[in-house]
Amino acid sequence: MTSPWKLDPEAASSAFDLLKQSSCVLMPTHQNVDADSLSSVLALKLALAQVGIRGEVLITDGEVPHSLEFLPGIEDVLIYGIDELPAYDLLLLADHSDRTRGGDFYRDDPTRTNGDIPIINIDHHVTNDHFGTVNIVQGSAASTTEILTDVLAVWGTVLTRDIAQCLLAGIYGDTLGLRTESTTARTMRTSADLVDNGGNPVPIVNALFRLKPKSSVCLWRSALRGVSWTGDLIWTELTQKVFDDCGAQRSEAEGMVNFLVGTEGSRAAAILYASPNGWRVSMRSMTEDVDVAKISAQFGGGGHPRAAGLQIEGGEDAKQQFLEKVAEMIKADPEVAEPTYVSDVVLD
Ligand SMILES: [Mn+2]
Repeated sequence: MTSPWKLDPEAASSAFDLLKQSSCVLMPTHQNVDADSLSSVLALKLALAQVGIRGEVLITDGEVPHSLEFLPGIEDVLIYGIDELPAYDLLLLADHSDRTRGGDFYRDDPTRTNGDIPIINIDHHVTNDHFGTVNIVQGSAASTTEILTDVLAVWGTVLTRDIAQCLLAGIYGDTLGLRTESTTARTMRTSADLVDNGGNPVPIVNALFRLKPKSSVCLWRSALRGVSWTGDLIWTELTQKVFDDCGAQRSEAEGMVNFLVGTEGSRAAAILYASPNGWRVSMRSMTEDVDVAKISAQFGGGGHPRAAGLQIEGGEDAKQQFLEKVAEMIKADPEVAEPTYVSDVVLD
């Protein structure tokens, strides 16, 4: 458990002052929008409406993911590239670790976030570089929505059921249902307060963690059938044909590698996606002394210690060499009897 944090009420008040001067505040999500990003700005839109401030939520790349369609207020979001941008005089970037995270909204015109239009920056990434005109950044908060719950209290927002539901969904999303190391007693108390105000974990847990498309099950059937071991590495392989036959997206297979990594007796897991020149590999580890970022780097890839990726160029020989080399690299220290497991991690 990380140490608790305290909101700077002056920063929260400065943000509110700036918001009250705005005729329209645009609130773009970060790219590859997730529950915390979208719930933050949906909650803010509802909170701002209580005091007559117009806020607009903008999905910055692609569409609303199916799994987030349950969020209150989702019917009012704008989609970048489809809906017309409103004339805005203030940006609020929630859950953006830096000013470049806004997907196509940023890429199409990087000057949009250069500060000419003032920016309110509310975020929980430790790497946040305080790019805003006003910055509310708490690196040890579990989610941006956890911070926002305190911000809205400073603003005197009435915590309606819809706002509570958005905030709770963001916390659940980034903590995988209060399971990560970032989840503190404070996070749990905030969650309990949100439930007291009408937040309901059931639809959140179902949408974020339980429901899946049929295509995912089709994919998993094939992936599980192909599970193999090379030393303590558990791995499976998926071809493009399987994705096509199942009608599945690449992202639907990532849950599979997270599932495999929890297999007792394994020290790392990998999915090998066949590509025209070889394989793209996604790796995971939940054993404390196995750092898959370092392993991937040996093969020209990279990522996080618990989740990383790389590319294998070549044919079956290259694949076999890769598997054997990884098995060698993850071998357990014979002096250590039991593996030490780390908590779940969220990568964004
Ligand atoms: Mn977040």
